[in-house]
Amino acid sequence: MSKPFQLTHDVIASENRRLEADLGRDAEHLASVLARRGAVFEALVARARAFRIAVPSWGLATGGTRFARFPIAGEPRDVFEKIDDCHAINLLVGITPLVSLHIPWDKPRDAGALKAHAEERGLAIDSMNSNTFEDQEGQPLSYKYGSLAHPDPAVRRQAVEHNLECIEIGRALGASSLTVWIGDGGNFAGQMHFRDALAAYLDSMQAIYAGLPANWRVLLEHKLFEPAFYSTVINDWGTSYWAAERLGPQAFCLVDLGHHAPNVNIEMIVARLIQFGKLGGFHFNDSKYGDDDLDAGSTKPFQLFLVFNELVDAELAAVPGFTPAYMLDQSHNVTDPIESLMVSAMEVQRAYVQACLVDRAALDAAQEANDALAALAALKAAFTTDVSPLLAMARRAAGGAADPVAVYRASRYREVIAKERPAPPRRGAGIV
Ligand code: PSV
Ligand code: MN
Repeated sequence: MSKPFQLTHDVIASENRRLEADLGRDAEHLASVLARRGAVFEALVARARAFRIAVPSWGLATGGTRFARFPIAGEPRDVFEKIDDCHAINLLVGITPLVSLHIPWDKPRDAGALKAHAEERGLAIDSMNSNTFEDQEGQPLSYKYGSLAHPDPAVRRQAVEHNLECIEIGRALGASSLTVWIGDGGNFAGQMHFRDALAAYLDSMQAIYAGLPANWRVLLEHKLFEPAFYSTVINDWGTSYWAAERLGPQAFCLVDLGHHAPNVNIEMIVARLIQFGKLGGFHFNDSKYGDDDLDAGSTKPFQLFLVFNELVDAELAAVPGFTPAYMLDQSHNVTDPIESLMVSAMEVQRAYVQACLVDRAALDAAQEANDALAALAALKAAFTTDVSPLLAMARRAAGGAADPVAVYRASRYREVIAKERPAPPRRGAGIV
């Protein structure tokens, strides 16, 4: 068997040379197609290069369902090894220098050492995610019946304290936002008093908000259902907006693409939150039935493009305060998580670049003239443009790989780390 090679910029560059001739031809063709439409290839490469998306630490181990999890060798055993995998991803794709952490799963014994470990690898900590949807060992009170919206103030207090601790850890790590998703809800009609539960949530969130450093944001994540199957406290964007509005200027809404009813017009929700000045960020993934946590762009790429159409429109209009954080949130049940995260980051970047291609003047004119067909045609012209050579050029220019999955597979990274991480991966079911 040939010796595995390390993922370094040199190795990536030599792999890139293999694809150089074909890529050059494809890029030249795309540049001439774009020029005919008045778009400048190099300008779009610059926009693609500036794109950033965070990788979720919890997506680096194999995911699972409530039925089973099928671990693979070499899964990270702690947050330091998760950072190492994020480093590999960012070396190859060049647009993921950010990592979202989940506490207590990623609670570091030494925050300074973790920060240094990330920084040495060119990475920074993005949002801190709290976890009051499951009980932790030694925790005095249970979250079985809720957390921030629990009827018992003592449980609510414990959940608030946990969020405040997440902020403290995040401060030491250089993070500047806290993402709060709660599983609070009911499985039976009558189980929960809807208005009281929401009031309790707001009260708890106010206590958390009071502990936010001045330069931090808190991102409120809504979700239609699950783990509760009858009612959920923060079930939709309207409720999330209501809470963010009451909390104050540092509170924003986070849109996880999997957290809506099937067929809901998510791009319109995005536009509404932009208009109301409360769009704080995204958890990108894809879904067919519910919160499937499939890879971004894998089942509904047109929806992803339409979401970015709204985001680019807001960016071009310089909507005040519009700085959403882009993050992935996925569960990889049948793929190597590193491969899925690389492909997903690139698919989100693809949607962004395609949205940059929309002929806004043509779209405006079609809307003014009530020409529905022409309006759709303006969007479709951008969506059907294969920008792959442009994305590959952007990666190459940033020192990344023209074909990240091919380089990753050739490097045999998984085999190498499997030897370095001999402990058997944790078995068992569990949706994360
Ligand atoms: C809940 O389904 C969610 O989308 C939240 O973002 C959680 O933090 C994450 O998944 C992990 O369970
Ligand atoms: Mn999420």
